[in-house]
Amino acid sequence: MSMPTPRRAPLRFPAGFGWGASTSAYQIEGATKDDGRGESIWDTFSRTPGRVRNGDTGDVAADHYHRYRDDLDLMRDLGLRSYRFSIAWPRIQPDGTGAPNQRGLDFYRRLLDGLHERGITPMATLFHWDLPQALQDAGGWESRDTAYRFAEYAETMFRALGDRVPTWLTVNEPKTVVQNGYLSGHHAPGRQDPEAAYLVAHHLQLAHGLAVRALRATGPGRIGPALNLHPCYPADDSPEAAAAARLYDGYENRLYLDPVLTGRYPHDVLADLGAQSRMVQGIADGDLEVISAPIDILAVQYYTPIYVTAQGGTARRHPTSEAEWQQIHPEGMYDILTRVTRDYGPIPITVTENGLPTPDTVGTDGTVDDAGRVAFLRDHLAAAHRALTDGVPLESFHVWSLLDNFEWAEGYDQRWGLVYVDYATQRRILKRSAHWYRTVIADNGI
Ligand code: GCO
Repeated sequence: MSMPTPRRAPLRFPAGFGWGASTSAYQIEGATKDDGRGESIWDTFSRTPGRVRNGDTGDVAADHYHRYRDDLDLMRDLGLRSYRFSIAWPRIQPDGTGAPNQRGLDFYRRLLDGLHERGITPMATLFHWDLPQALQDAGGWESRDTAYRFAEYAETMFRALGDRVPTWLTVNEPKTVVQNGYLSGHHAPGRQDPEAAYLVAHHLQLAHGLAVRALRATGPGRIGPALNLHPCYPADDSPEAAAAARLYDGYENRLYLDPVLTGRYPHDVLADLGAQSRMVQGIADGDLEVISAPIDILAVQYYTPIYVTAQGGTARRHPTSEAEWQQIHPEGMYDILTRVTRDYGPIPITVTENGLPTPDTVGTDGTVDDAGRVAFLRDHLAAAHRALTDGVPLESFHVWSLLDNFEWAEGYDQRWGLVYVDYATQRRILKRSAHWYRTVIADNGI
């Protein structure tokens, strides 16, 4: 008697699930001087000696600006249904304000047309950290005015590309701008200033809310923020660790979720910052109303949990990836997705980033065997599937990243792509994980 053929995908996702991949402009485009693009803070930062590993810059990156057609074909060959990318503000407004640069707009128009021709649904992020340098010179996100400049830029994009973009994401990971740009200083603009940092947090949220408003005034389309969320677990059973983890969660998650979804900043975080903090002083009447304008979708990016000790420090409980900040814990995906739904209601969710760097090399047979990435994605997708089964309205999932790219302060050392990029030749090679992901998409499950 022959055995029944096993079902290829025991964990099936809902029909029409949005299988995708993610990128961002500065990390892949290169062409930093083409077609009237202005300077961004990442141009300045990466050219400053000692800021980025090996002195790497985004000047060439994966040369996507010139090779986008080939990259679109790659996406089609993978079977992607969704592509999440970002628009470089300095291509649209080289000085961060005023009339749009037509050649910059045209690039994104061509990209979007290419996606539609291939049946791939675009998801466009408006701000993925490449602030026009001219706005930084005028105060950057410490200045409230930057939020209004962002709203103006957003409205320009809604008018120019609204017919081609069904879903907009406002600000990518405001927390990373706060923590890396203004606390640790290892991202642009490279500051170490806690007082400025939380004022920046408020202005980024205000920018988000003003953009939501601008979309409602301009036309159809869905919109939401892209937040990197970290489940914060107590590192031990003590009540002190539980309390410390709770406050840590405030700074990592609730500081960004609560204002958007409940119209309030978390009391514990405000109390911890103190009434005299520049952030607390910087919240004007009506700001929270703007920030909490109803959103259509919440973009969640999950990479790692955080374990918090009784003293408020952090602890390691799982193996890390090549990124020392990343502990590999697929359950965290389940925990964060179910938590958002439980605490904030059934808001539609897209996972816009999940992935890891692996030490990928091209073998003698020309293939790239990133078995670690396959295992990581399979385990995280299984956790996402369980969250779906338990009622989380998860619509789509985007792997970070489509291509190996400029990993910010790490330069090109870490490879996060499904697709290997040989930077010397710009040749693309589908890694084992890309072939695997194509099967996942075709089977609509794992
Ligand atoms: C992010 C990032 C990406 C990073 C990725 C890996 O939004 O954190 O959007 O730009 O490359 O997270 O660190």
